[in-house]
Amino acid sequence: MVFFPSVAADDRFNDLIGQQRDLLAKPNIVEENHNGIYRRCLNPVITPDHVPVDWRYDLSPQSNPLGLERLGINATFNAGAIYIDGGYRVVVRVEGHDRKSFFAVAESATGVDGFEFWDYPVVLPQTDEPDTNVYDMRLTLHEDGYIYGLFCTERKDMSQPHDLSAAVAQCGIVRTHDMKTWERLPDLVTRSGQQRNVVLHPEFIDGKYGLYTRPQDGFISVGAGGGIGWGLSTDMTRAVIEHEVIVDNKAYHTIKELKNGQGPAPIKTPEGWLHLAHGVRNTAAGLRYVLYMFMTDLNEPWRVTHAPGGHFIAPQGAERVGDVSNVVFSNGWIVNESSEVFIYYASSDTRLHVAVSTIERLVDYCLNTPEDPLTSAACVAQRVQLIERNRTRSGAK
Ligand code: M1P
Repeated sequence: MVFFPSVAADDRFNDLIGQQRDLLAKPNIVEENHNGIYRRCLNPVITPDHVPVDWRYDLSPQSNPLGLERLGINATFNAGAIYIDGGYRVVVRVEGHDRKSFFAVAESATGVDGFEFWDYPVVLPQTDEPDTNVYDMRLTLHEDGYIYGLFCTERKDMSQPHDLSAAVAQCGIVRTHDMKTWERLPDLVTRSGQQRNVVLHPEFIDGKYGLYTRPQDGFISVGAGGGIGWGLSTDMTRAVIEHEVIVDNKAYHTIKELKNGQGPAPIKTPEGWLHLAHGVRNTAAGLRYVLYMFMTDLNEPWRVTHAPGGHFIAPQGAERVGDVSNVVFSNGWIVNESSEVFIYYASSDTRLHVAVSTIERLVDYCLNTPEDPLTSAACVAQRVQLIERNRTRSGAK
C-alpha cells in the first residue's frame, strides 16, 4: 500500500481549499425533536476545519513540496457574537496546537451555517504587561457608540515561580468601531485577585458603566469568592470597580454549586434583561459545565427577578467529548430584526454550535419555569403540582 501517493503540492493545496469550500457550503440542519424553548442545529458552526487553509499551511510548493501542515489549529470555541448590517459575526477563541488562544472574526449571512473567517486574525495590541494567553471575548455594543470586547488575559503568577500552572486571570479590554482596528485599554481594576467572565452591560447606569464580574481567589477555583458580581466604573479608558455586589450566587446542590459566570451581555426585553450564564459542579468525572438563564430588573439589572431552575442547555451526545469534556460554555448570542435569538455555545472546549430560539420563548421560559426549590422533597412536590393541574384539566380521576 502506498501511504502517501505522489501528488503535486499545488494539487494537494487545491484539494484542501476545495474540501473547505464544500464544508462552508454545507447547509445546517435544525433538530426535529425539541423542548419548545430552543432548537439545536445539528452541525457545529465552526470547527478547526473552518479555519482558512492559508492560516495553517505554507502554500508554496517550493518551501513546502510535501504539503505539510505548519501551524495546526486545535480548537475553535467560546465566541463572542454581534449582529451588524444583517451579518452574524462571531469573535472566535481559536487555539493553536501550541495551546495559545487568539481571536478571529468569522461571519455568516444566516447565523447557522457558512461561517467564513475574515482574512486575518485579530491583532490585539498589548499593554505594558503582555498577555500570555487571551480568551472568551464578550462583545457589547454600548450606548456610548463603541463595540467593547472584554476578555480574559492570563499571565504567569510570579508569586509562585516554581508552580508552572499558577496563573493570574484578569479582564482585558478593547474597543472598536469596525472590528478591524482594536484600541487596547488598561485592564479592569477590581479588589479581587483574579477575574474571569467579565461582561459590559450595554447601557449607562446613572451615567456609569455597569460590569458583570466574577471575583475569585484562585485561577481555577473561585474559593471563597465567586458568584456573578456587579460593579460600576465611571470610565472605560481606566476602568476601576471599587465596590462589587453579588447578583447571582453559587448554591449548594445545584447546577452552580462550584462556580458560575455571566455568559454574553444581557438582552433587553420589555419584561426585563435576559441573562445567559454557565454553572459548574464537581463530579467523579471532573467538572460539569451547563448553561442556565435568569432575568433581572430593567432599571436595576443587578437585581434578579426570575430564576428558572436547573440547566437550560447541557452537553449532549458528541458535545460531551473534547479537550475538556462535559462542558458547554457560551459568551455570545444574537437577536435579529425578527426577534429570533441565535445562541452560540461551545462544547467541551473544542468546537462552536448554535441553538435558535425567540425572545418570546426565552421570556416565557424565564417567567414560567419554576425555580429550583433546593431539596428532593420540594422538587417532587413541584412535579406533583404540575401533574395534578394537568389531570384536573383533562378530567382524569
Ligand atoms: O474549561 C471550561 C471553561 O473554564 C473556564 O471557565 P470558568 O472561569 O468559569 O471556570 C474558562 O477557561 C473557559 O474558557 C472554559 O471554557
